[in-house]
Amino acid sequence: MEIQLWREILEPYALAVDEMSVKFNHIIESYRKAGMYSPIEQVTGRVKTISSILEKAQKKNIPLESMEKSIEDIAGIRIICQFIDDIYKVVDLIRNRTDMQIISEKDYITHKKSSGYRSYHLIVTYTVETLYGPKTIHAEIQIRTLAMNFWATIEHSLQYKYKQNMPDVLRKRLHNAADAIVVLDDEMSSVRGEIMDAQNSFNIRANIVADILTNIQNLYKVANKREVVKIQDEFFRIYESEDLKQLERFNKELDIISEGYRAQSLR
Ligand code: 0O2
Repeated sequence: MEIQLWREILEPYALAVDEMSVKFNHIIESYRKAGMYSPIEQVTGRVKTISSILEKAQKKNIPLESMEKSIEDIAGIRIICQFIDDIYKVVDLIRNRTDMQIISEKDYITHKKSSGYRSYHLIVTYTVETLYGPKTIHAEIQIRTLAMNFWATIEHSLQYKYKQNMPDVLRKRLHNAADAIVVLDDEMSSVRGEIMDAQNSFNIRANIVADILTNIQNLYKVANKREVVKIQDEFFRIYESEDLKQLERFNKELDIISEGYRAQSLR
């Protein structure tokens, strides 16, 4: 097939990867802006390379005409979570969306692969708008923890290097590492509450500080400079004390002051 034709075929997949990445990143943003813990830590996406598509088609005896129907991971999204519980939250989150429909799922966490690979896979349909009208494509969403991703990335590179000829010693080591990753994920899950609390208060504090700074910036436009400098000094004092309650109270007071100026300007 000509390169130009491949480009045309792969275009909607690239668009789908871009759109889906934006949407999942937006979920992270929304959680963080609301001062809540995000079950999604990172999102990456890729379109399978032409050589990788051809390799898979050959391996599975797929004729090129039915490639789009039979190779379901031409568009791939990878969602990385901190904890195993988050993975199932993300699956539910996707299940409740109207812009992607799950058509199949593989839980390689409950049933890990013989290689030691663990991850949750979803195949979804997703519709993009192209120059020629809407096109519904398949996309694979892999959801895994940071630790699972670490293992899979290393193992994938070794698989690539050795193909079918990975030395037994190395294979054994990878199995041991996979077992260690299971223990690590379980250990992290047991301190999940503690970690989430710490991250939540970090996010809440960051949001309050952002609000205060916006308020102070706006006050510079309307209030007496000396008064704003006083407010700013007070903010630095509270900020350094690291007292979240005081910071919250200060933010509310600033809101009232800002509201007063807004009301004055409308008179
Ligand atoms: P790439 O380069 O990531 O795109 P098959 O692909 O034949 O194994 P199937 O049913 O198409 O079978 O998909 P499966 O088993 O759900 O796996 C699809 C993808 O999951 C793979 O894509 C890998 O990304 C990942 N994966 C599956 N098994 C392993 C494994 O043992 N180790 C690692 N590191 N990743 C795995 P591709 O197309 O193989 O590769």
